[in-house]
Amino acid sequence: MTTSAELMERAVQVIPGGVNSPVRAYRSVGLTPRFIERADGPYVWDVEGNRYLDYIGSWGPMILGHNNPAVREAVVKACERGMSFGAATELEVEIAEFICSTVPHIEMIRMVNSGTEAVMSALRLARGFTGRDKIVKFAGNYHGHSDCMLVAAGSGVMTAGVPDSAGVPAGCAQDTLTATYNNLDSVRALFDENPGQIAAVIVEPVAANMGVVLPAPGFLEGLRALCDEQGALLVFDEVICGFRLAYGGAAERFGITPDLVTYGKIIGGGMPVGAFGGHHDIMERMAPVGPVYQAGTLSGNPIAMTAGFVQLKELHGHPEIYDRLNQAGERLFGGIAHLLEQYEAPCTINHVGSIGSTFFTPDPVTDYASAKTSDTEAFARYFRFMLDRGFALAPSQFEAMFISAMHDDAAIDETLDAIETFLKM
Ligand code: KE4
Repeated sequence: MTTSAELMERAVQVIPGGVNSPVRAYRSVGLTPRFIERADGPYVWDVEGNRYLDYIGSWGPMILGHNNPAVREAVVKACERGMSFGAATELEVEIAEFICSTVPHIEMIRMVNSGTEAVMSALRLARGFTGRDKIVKFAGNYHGHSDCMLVAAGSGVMTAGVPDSAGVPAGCAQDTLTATYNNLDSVRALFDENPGQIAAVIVEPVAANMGVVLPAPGFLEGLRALCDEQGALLVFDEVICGFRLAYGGAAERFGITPDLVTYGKIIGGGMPVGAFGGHHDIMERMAPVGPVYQAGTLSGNPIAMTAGFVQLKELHGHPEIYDRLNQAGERLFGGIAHLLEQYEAPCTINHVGSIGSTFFTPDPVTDYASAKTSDTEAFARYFRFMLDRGFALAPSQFEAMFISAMHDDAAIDETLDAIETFLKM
């Protein structure tokens, strides 16, 4: 049997940092990453046979739990018909029709291969549609790693403490304007300073990449009104929230209609899928119909579409899954909030539905600056304590906990018991 340490020793020789995505390297929590061998339901097992209750869920996609039988069996069957054709298929029509008929604000949709690609494409579309160049984003929001989005970004860049990446030319970043999350005045100021130049405001309607930060009452409504007033598009980056906070995502949960939405994670059922969609008259500007170019060899891949379609049909066909996810979230995150209060821990917790984050700072976390006051060393101790006891949290203070439909009350109560033990130390 090989060990994670042995695998990491080999991995760093041939893969930068030993991983294909930085946050998996466990650098901010000071551990050798666990190499995962298999997963089932709410659990993952590492190569040494250790079982963990999984609160990463592949960073969101595994909302039904790992190894869902319906998804797995459909994918196996699809593989027997061929892996990839590079041609139009009936399945792509069916999944697009399904999404357009079940998500009110999606009249047309284009499949891509990641959330990054979805955001990159949606912003190019917004620029092409409005004829404007500038984009407003929010400090601490993460929208994937396309050049113009690696400005004051969250997730792995925030974890590494370098919110702006090397290698991004000033020419790319100069049209990205950064506002403060939950601060409408900071957005209005950018519109005042850049009249008629802002193509879009892109926002995580619930931020989950500086840890989970909820929109303050009126924030999303204010963005909608500002964009309408200024002729800019409102882009909801629902790569995490989409099909999780409700079937219609944060747009449904908060009752706000964006102009464009980006998806990833859940829409792929565990396979590499991203998508962007919205109003017909905007989407029609995309090649080959319109002048905004975007393409992808494996976009709409039949195996990936199969996994995503089955997962979406399961979610849409069983709305009780969202009741369960909300109950489980209330049980876990409400339980953590109670424990933090009971033990007077210098921590705060933000949560909505089946995502949440415990911040190691006593003050409310409402934006990037307040999230950054967190004691990341204290978080690392918490992470290591939980991992040792068989609970796999995201290895960063600035990520979310993800609950799946397979996390039952017993598993959640075991999690709360472990957290209480940690707080008692
Ligand atoms: P991908 O390119 O990683 O599929 O999606 C980028 C993306 C876009 N928008 C939002 C709101 C996102 O959360 C993400 C990716 N999320 C991170 C987790 N915070 C992916 C994990 C990783 O980078 O390994």
